[in-house]
This record gives sequence, C-alpha cells and structure tokens, in this order.
Amino acid sequence: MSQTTSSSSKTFLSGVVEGFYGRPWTMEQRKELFRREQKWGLNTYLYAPKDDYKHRMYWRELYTSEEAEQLMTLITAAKARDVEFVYAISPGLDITFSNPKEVAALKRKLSQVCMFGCRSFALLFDDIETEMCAADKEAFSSFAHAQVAITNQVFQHLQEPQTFLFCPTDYCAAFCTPSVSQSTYLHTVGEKLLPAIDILWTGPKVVSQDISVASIEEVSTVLRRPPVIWDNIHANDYDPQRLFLGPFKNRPTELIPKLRGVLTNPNCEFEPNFVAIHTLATWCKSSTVQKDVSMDGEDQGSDYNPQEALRLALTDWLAEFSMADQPDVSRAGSGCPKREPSEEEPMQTDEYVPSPRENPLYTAEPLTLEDLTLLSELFYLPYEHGPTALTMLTELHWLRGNRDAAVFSPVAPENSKAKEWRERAEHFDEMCAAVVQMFNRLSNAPNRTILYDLYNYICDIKSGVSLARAFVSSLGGQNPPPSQVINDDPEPWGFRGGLSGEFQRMLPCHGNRDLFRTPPAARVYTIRPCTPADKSDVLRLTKEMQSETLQQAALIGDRLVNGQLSPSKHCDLVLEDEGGLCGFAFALTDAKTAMTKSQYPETMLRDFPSLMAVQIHPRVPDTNTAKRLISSVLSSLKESGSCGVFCEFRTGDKRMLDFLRTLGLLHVLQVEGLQAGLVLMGTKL
Ligand code: GDL
Repeated sequence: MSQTTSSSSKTFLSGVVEGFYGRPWTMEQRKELFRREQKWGLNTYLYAPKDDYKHRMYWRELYTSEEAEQLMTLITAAKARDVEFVYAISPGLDITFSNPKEVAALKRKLSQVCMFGCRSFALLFDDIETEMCAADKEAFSSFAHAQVAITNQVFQHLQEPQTFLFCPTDYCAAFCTPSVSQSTYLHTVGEKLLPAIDILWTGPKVVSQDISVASIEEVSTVLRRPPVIWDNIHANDYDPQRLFLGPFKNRPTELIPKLRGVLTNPNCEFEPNFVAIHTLATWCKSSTVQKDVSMDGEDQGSDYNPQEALRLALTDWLAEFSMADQPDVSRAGSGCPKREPSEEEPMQTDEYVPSPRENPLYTAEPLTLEDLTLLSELFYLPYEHGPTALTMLTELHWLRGNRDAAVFSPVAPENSKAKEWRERAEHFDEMCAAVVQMFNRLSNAPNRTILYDLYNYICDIKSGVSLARAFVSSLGGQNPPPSQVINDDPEPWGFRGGLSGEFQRMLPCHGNRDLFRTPPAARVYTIRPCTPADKSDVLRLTKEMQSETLQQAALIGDRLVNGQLSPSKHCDLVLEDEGGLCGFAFALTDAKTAMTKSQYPETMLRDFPSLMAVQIHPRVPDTNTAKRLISSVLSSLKESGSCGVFCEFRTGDKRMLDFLRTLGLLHVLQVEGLQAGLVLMGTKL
C-alpha cells in the first residue's frame, strides 16, 4: 500500500503487532500472516511477543545460530511479501539506563538483528515499573528523560532507520497524570525524542472502545508528531474466555490522515484473527467521503461500514474452513499450517458402503455464512456483543424476570402474558439450537487448524447456551430443572469458570457485564456501609416509600430498618447519589432470631433462612446500581454460610415488586398460608 500521511512523505504503517502476552506465534504462522497482509494490502509487522525470552525478559542475550537462521528466514519472508519487519525489544523490566554497559548491550543486540537483514526497529517501555533505581535517579531528571536518551542513542547507532518506533510507558490517555495535555512525561517525550522517531499510542485506554479525531489531535500536539496506533481492540490475552471476531470499529476513517499508522495487536490464537486483520485492511483502504452523503453503516462520513467489512471478511474466511488442513503434529505445539499435499499418501482401504439395513455413514453438514456470522456475533468486541448475542441476553433476562406472571399465574394458563412468555421462550430455544448447530458444523469442518484454535471457545459457548436453554425450559415447566444447574451434586460443567469464576461471583461488581445490555449508570452513586449518622435518612426514605403503599402490615424487616434489630456483619449497605441517601439493603443471616412467633413455615425457612430489607428510591433508574447494592449483600450472606434469603413486601408495594422483578435477582416465593397482604420474594444463594 502506498498511502502516505499528510504530515510526512512516509508510508502509512498498516498491519499487525504481535504484542500480546502468552504463547508467541510460530514462524510458519508469521509467514502465513505476511502472505495475508500482502494479499489484503497491509505493509507492516511489528515483532514484539511479550513472552519471547529474548524480546523482553532476557533482552540482553544474543541469538544462537539456530535462532539467527530462523529470524533471517522470517525477515526474508516478510521482504518477499512487501511487509516491513520491525524488530522490537523491551528492556524496561531491568535496564539501568545510566550504565554505559547496558546501553552497549542494547546496541549489540539490535546490531545483531540488523545483521539478519532487519532495517526497522522499536524500543518498547510499556507495562514496566515507573520508579527509577537510585543510579538512574542521579543521572536523569525523570523517567522520560532516561528513556528518551537511550532511545535517541540507539536510533543514531542504527543509523537513523526509516522506521523506528518508541512505546512510551504512558501509552494511553488513562495512564497520563493528570491528563494528556498536562502530562509532564508525554511533554518531555514530545520535546526530546528525535523527530524521526515515531510513537506508539493505544488511544484513550489500553483497550479503547472508540478513538476520536479530537483525542488524536490532542496527543499529537503534545507528542509533536502523529502517533502510530497500537490497537488492542481485538487483543484477548487478558481473559481466557474471550475471543474477538467482530469488525474493526469505532475508529473514524478521518483519523487516517492524522496518524502515522495503525497496527493491531490481536487475539493470541493465530487463525481467528482473520476477521480482525481483514477488516483493518478494509478500513485502511477506505476513504472519507462528503459528510452530507447518507450512509447505512455506523461510521458515518466514510465509505467504511463495519457490518459490510465483517461480511466481506467472513465470506473470505468461510472459504478457508473448507480447505482440508491439519496442524503439523510432528513439531509438537507448533500448529503450523500444512497445505501442500503430503508426500506420503494415506493407505487406501476399500470404501465401506453400508447396506440399507445398516447405519448410514456420518456426513458432515457444510458450514454456512450464517454460522460464521453467528460465531462472530457471539464473540464480537470487548465492549459490545453482536446483535444476536444481545438479543439472547435480553430475552433470557426477560424470560427470567417474567416467569411469575407467565407461569405461576393463577388465572387461565393462556392469558396474554403467559402466551407471550411461551412464544418468546420458544424463540429463545431456537436461537440456542442455532448455536449448537453452528458448533456441530464447525467441529466437522475440514480445516482442523482453524477449528483447533476456536475449539475451547465454541465448546464453552455451546455449554453456556445449553445450560441457559435447559433453564428456560424448566422455567416454562416443560422439563424438570436441569440437573447440571439445580442439583446438590452437579457435574463439573454445571459450575463453570473455576477458581477465578468463584472469585468473580463473590465480588460485588459481579454482574457488571450487564453493561452490555443496559447503558452505564447515568449518575454517580456510592455504595457504602451504613453509619449511625444515616439512621434518620433511612427512616425518612422508608416513611416516604411506605406512604406509597398505603398499608401498615407489620414486617420483620421494619425492625431492621428502624434500628430495633442490627443487621448481620457486612449486611448493611446504603446507596447514595448527589441528592443524598436513595436506597439501602439490610439483612439478617438468621431470620428466626428476629421472629416472635412462627410467622413463616419451617420448610420455607429451611430453604430461605435469611431475611433482607431493601428499598430503592424511584429516582434511581439505573438497574445496575441497584443490582450491585443487593448483590453485595447477597454475597455477604452467602459467605456467612446462608443458603437462601427472602424479603417481605406489602402487596401494595407494586413499584418495588416490579422493580425487583426487573432486576432478576429475586423471584416471588409461593408460600402456603402466607398472611394476607404480604408477598415474599427470595432467592437461593
Ligand atoms: C497492554 C500491552 C500489550 C497487551 C495489551 C492487552 C500495550 C502497549 N501493551 O497494555 O502487550 O497485549 O495490553 O492486554 O498495549
């Protein structure tokens, strides 16, 4: 590609940075990458695998002759594909900037790589300790001065390569103190780093949801040059359950003339990066069009349309799935593609043809574009699920929240709500079935190299969806509750996520992924333990809300609220916004200790031994906030060994009942002989 940036005559850098943590790609995969880059018009590859010993941890060590051979072959392969090979080194873990021996070691190492035919280099100082050692503090006035001094020296030592990149320690706006425009670190870099050295930047955050033109203009002013974007939009090294198969998105093409380049740091697994790299290439080839032209796509003002770019990528990817391919197992773990027909043909055996009375042969259904679209939507982007995934989540949420009205309705089973519930449950079931079919077709695809890279993810989503499907079916009363979900002794796939999953479920922020379904809170809230000073506000809120219900039936929970009973440890949280106290959740681990008579049946108390009193002011529209408040108390109850909790409401308290139903954390409990005028909601823990 011969696109140039407006600010210089240099070619716009476009391509891939292998800059993630974990297992680096194999040499064969990298060569395949160069082939794809050339085909799609991308021109750069930045070699920066975080866990390659000699790139970071043992950066001083020279390459052995065998390694040298491999690197030389790689550099030659990149050249043959018109891809600029940029060799990066990360010495920041332990370098002493002020020691001339260290500078010499760095120069020696890069000179060695230069001998392999490499002409472009990068010095990376991301993800390192910002505190300098005593010797460096004496020699340099700041960390930025130390990094810039060594980078300028190395740049000159290598005879000022045409492409030389520097990754700052503050490589995104979120890392700058107090801000990009006032960052002393960035100002020093901008001022002192030689102008021919280019600077990497990941955008507003490490993983940036959007990168705006204004944000690039701001950082370019400070850096005194347009940055090269190191884009982590498709990086998945921070979460082993996530993979990103959505299109390159939310980077307006108006950025192109304002940048020195864009390099994507994608998924650790090589093959699934087909979409990430293909759509980036489409973006790079796009141009900005007149603003007044009406466009269907989301990136208005440009001929880049992420949905269309995705469709193009998936169409090309689909063809790859049908190419018979096996990873090379002779080089264990290398996963290297082997497309050439093998010299050793497999032994031909007589073809087995079953008779009409025998089992027919298993035939694999071919994978479809719809399957791949669904796959991409299930594993979309870091801040966004694809449309189908979003619908599935929303539907499951609705089905769970409305099961009382639909299923336990005392009136005729075919009331309109029940009908709607059943129809939507059926549609949900169909969507789940499509995921299972997609899994089946994928796992039979001839290209085993791609399949194996995807396998853990598709298996995980298939299991997750199957559990949800069985759960909905049990809610509708068609089947008993799925044994994997509700059982005292489930199989291990009934409690997913391992120890890390356990930790997450115990944290109050568990459930934050609702951010995908509902937008982030409109206001700023604080959730904190209740103090004696809050007492009067708690009472005022309770009184105000009670007048709504016009009922006075006494509740055990009232005594928790008015201070006659003390909540259990960590079970007394209040919610506050700028207008003051706007909610609370108080709980008792053992409700029986507060009961004067046997108000509730023993059987119920065995399943739901704890009691919670909860109130949220109607001015809090953010369901996530209320959810976090309640979930925190539920976590504390669970931690203290409780197996279930109930809340009492007066039947007139319709607002709270509806609100809690929407949250989906509690459901109405069917309790025999319950005092008239009362509704109990609860949940197992
Ligand atoms: C980072 C690391 C990168 C990693 C990414 C996503 C940069 C400059 N450095 O901060 O190596 O893959 O996050 O986890 O992005």
